[in-house]
Amino acid sequence: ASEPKPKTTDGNGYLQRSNLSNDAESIAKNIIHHAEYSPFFSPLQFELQAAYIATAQSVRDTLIRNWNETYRLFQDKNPKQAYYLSMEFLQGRALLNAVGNLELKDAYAEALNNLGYTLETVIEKEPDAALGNGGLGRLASCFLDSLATLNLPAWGYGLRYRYGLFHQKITKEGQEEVAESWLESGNPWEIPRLDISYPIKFFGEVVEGSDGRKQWVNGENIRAIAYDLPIPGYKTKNTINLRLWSTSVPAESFNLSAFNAGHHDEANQAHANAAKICNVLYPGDDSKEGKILRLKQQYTLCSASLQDIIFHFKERSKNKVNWSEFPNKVAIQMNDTHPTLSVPELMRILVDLEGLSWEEAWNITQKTVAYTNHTVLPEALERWPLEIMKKLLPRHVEIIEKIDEQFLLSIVELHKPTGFTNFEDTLKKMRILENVELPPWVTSLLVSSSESEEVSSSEQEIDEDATSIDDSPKVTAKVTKKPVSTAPGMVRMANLCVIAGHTVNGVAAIHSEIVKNEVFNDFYKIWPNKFQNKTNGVTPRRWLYFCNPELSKVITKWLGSEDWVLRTDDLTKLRQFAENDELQKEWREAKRIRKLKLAAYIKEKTGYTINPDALFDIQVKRIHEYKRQFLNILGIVYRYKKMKEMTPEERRAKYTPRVCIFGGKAFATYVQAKRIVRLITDVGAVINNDPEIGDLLKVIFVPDYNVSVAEILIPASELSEHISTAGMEASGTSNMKFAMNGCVLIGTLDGANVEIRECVGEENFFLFGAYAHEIAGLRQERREGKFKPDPRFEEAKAFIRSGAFGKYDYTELLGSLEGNEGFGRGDYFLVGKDFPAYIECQDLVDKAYKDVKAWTKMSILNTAGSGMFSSDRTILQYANEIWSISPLPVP
Ligand code: HBZ
Repeated sequence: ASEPKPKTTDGNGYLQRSNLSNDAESIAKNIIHHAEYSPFFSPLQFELQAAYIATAQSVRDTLIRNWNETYRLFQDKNPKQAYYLSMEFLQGRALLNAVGNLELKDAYAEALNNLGYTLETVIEKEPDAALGNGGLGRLASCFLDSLATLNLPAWGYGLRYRYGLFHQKITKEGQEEVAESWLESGNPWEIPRLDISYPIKFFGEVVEGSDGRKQWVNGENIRAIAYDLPIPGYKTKNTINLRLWSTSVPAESFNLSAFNAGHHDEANQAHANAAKICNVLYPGDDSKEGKILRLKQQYTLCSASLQDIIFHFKERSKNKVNWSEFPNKVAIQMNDTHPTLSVPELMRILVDLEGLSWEEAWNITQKTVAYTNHTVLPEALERWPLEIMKKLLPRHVEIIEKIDEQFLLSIVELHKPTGFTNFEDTLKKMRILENVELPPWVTSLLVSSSESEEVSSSEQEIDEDATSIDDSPKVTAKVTKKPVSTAPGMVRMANLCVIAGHTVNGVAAIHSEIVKNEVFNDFYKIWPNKFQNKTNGVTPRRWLYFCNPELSKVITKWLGSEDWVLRTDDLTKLRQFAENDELQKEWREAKRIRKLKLAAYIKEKTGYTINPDALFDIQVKRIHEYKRQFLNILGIVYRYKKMKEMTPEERRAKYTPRVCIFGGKAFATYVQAKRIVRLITDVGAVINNDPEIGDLLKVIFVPDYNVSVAEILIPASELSEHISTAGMEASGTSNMKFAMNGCVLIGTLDGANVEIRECVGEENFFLFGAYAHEIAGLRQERREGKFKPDPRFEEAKAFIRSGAFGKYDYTELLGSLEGNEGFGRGDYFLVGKDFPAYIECQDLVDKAYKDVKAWTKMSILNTAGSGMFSSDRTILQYANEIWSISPLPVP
């Protein structure tokens, strides 16, 4: 008798597709089906939480179907595919984005209405997926949306942290951190792939096998398990995959005999150790334990992802594995240096496991990986102690040492024609290993420059308390001057990335120039073609179309179609109507709806009542000294003091009613940033309760800023602040979101501000402050005691010192603006230098806002000029200029 055959469409083992209907009635049935049969809750009660889960599961049905079809197409056609490796993805909520991208929003809204709910309230039940700190993580998520939308063959790889970025509570004492447990009520969007797991090893030793190949043996063995999140594109079936790794141990690691003997903790030890790796996003890495944990996280991401990529490569090669084809099928992007271990891991797999020669493997690796830099300050570039890395990843350190030596060899070769006089410092600066003796063959080549070798050059540059200048939680890396002989050996991850990657890119034009001309200039001189710029972008779906439906409707009406959602350059067509009274009126009405929503939100979260007709002035981002929330609040303090000195009539004549809104988290151990939060709330408590001031000035700190809160704030904004010390913000991405939503920017010539200002027009951007090329000179002047602070700056500080805003001792915070020496001291961020220009610029804003028509025009022109900041544009550039991948749409 013949065996029954599985029911497949084509004999290839694929399951026959089921049909899903997209009308409201079928959707409602599907939601009810999930509420009844997907047992999140029992006994069955169709409460709001159940409605959310069932709705998400119903949407997921469609996602899974599209995701399967996309996977199958990639599998069949075997195109070159990009893999975006990132320690962070700041996804936010998925529901509105999914129904929006699937064009099922109205159908779901109707279905839910029929079931007694509104889509709006159901959406609110979803916790944010906050697997990131700030811009870098959110960028990764915007990129996934664009990759799917553009039908590009690509996947994201990350880690599935149990606790994402902490929740921020604002109390009288400032910020308090509360653990964030987004998975607590289950995650209806993820697909646990218990069938997909890979072994990961730590510690152990390297031995030589009988075949002469290196083997990494013993040590701690865990497994990485895949959890998949389908990522739908907009108006396409293409649904790509974000694969997040969780960690566990194989069953045999459970020590049953210890358990039976009553030693329960001991029995569970291996499991607890493995689970710890994915417990928390960015563990503090000040301690040695913290460093080991962070490295374990990074290695888990790299090793599991590479094993998976290679598995797919082999599977798609259909038993005819040709390794030289690997770079033609795989492009790996390293989102900052966090996934750098991909380089030695790929080398290890190719050389030790697959038996390729070093040269073949290096050639393949170099053609496969590329690196994006997100920060220019040397203090913020990752360096790992060699000693820790050697213990944790002994084979990888051998490989890194060999890459380092090969690199030395290659640049020695390059310099042979010009000789080696004074070459040693350059070599030491460029190599991967720091504070490690040069190999004897190099030393013997060099013309010794004798006594200059006492202190390593890079250490001379960084001899102060370092504060990282990106959104990195790393705060104070104390680096002290030590003679080279005793300073611990380090691995410079960025140097490894630059040496191994075929491309290095910055994230905004000015930033990429600094990358080439300052941070990595030695490398740029030998490999000018390696360096590129890829100005960041944001997805216009989440950041305009979905979060600001009122303004989107107005845009669509005036442009005559919705095409702008995919072709944001079309937004420039709004320019011709910028002065049209009808458009202006509709524009203001749309904005006002969002302002009212924000006012209600602020009332709910802070208790403060704000005037919806005041100017909404917003600064939201991680709290950092270089981002200068301090400058903003000092400006407010000065404004308040001046207001108090005036008669009510004078006050009304000079100032425009304003609500100054702040939001953002300070890293838990970043003391100075936390003091800034406290100052903002203290100032708010006084000003907001001053009856003399009324609605002329309000200062609000919106607690727990995250993606979903941003979606409420940004559409309601009229002025937004991007006021970092020039040269320090790599790009910024909220500046792009604000401009898209018709918000006028006040800012310095830093990061993407430079390009935004060019695109929206200089007259529609409030520019102030020192330029990037002036900063070093200004600091020097200050060190020489030549800086004369503006009396208005002194007045603002004295007002805080006087106790006008409570008893908290702000001596140390204000002290950071005094003196003339030191990172994070001596006004390193030039708040005092830029203060006069800043408050004068703010006076211009007040005047401009009083002219309603002129302001509305500026607002429209900001949206009109924001088209280039779509992440679709950015991703197309990565696809064409770095990855060489092409669209593959699901029919
Ligand atoms: O990346 C940010 C930059 O500060 C910002 O200017 C840029 O727009 C954005 C996207 O390119 N950098 C970060 O967000 N960095 C981090 O969050 C970070 C996290 C962990 C680290 C280091 C940095 O170890």
